[in-house]
Amino acid sequence: MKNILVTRSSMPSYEEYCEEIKELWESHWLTNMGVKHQKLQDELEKKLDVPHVILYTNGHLALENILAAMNLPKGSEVITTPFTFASTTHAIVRNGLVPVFCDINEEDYTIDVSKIESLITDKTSAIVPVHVYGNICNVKEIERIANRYELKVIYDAAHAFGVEYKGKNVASLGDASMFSFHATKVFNTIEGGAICFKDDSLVQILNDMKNFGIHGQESVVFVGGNAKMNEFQAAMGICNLRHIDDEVKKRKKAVEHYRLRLSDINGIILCDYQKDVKSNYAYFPVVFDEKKFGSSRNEVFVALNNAGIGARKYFYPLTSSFECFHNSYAAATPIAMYISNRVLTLPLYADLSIDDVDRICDVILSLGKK
Ligand code: T4K
Repeated sequence: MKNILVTRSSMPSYEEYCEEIKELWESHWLTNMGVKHQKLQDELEKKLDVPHVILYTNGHLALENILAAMNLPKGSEVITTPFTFASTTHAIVRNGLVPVFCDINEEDYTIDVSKIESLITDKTSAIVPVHVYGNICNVKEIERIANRYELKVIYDAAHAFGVEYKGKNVASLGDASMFSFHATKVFNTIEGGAICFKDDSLVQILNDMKNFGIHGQESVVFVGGNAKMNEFQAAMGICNLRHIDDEVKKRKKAVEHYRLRLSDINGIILCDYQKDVKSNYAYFPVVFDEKKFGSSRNEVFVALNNAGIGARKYFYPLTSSFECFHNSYAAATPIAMYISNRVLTLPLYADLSIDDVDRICDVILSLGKK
């Protein structure tokens, strides 16, 4: 039987991509904000309904740069969650900022907004909430707190491409939102990412940061780095964007079948659909309560692996416990700890067949209490 990986990159047909990159062979213009870069940027501004999209070679550098662009005082504190990919916390630390870990809530695993205010000190400069799995944070409450304490809000929206809240794309929430277009994402540009925002004054600084601060052949005005998306990445994005609605529809089908098989099983906890949110079906997290279900997350993980199924422990361990931080940012986040020790994200991608979903669910359900 074939192996099933946790995800599988969506790609256009070979012919469609070749057609899109044909002119690159004619022009020999491969990077440095060429025509494909411009086209994708314009198309995304329309699609995401946001005044500014700045493309990046990956989501992580986009997040690092937008945090730098906010000019937060060095050593100031940034409230965030540890239930995320390494990138979120690394971007904060690599900017000379101090992550202050807030717990997540039990419903959708995003930041527990009722606990943010107790973490605010006179050193707090920003909040970096994560729309984890594409679940949208309590954005209204975050906005209220940020306004009250004059804090910047930069969303890690790596998982939330195409998600809408109350009919509006999430790209324009907060001071800025970072999206990842990595190969494993709902929308990919091979590697890639973007910062989306409304404030016109950020455009120049982000462009300077991603291209050495070069303004002309004889003018370098800013000590920037290099984080440009190249033309082949942008061409992949242009193609994938044509199919994004179909991509989400296919993922939805797989998710609905997972829900059909795994809802109402004692000891299996699924996230509910969020109110007022149009989902992108980015991930399918399942939490196993060993006492009720009869098997632990780790036992399910091993059994799936033995059956050739690559579920993943996104996100275990918590970033706050990474050895690279040597306990510097230790914090009590009991819900995050609980979920991180029990969660598995099951395989999910557009071409995942209903038969494959059944095969995965059969293995899982065979481990439950009889
Ligand atoms: N913030 C958050 C909350 C994030 O989750 C991420 C990235 C970021 C920020 C940073 O964005 P980027 O800088 O990455 O744009 C993967 C991804 O590399 C990473 O983008 C993602 N989050 C994270 C959640 O997952 P790994 O180490 O688990 O990936 P890997 O290589 O094990 O791949 C997983 C599966 O995907 C494979 O089993 C098969 C499939 N796959 C993988 C690749 C590389 C493909 O089908 N095609 C491929 O090209 O991190």
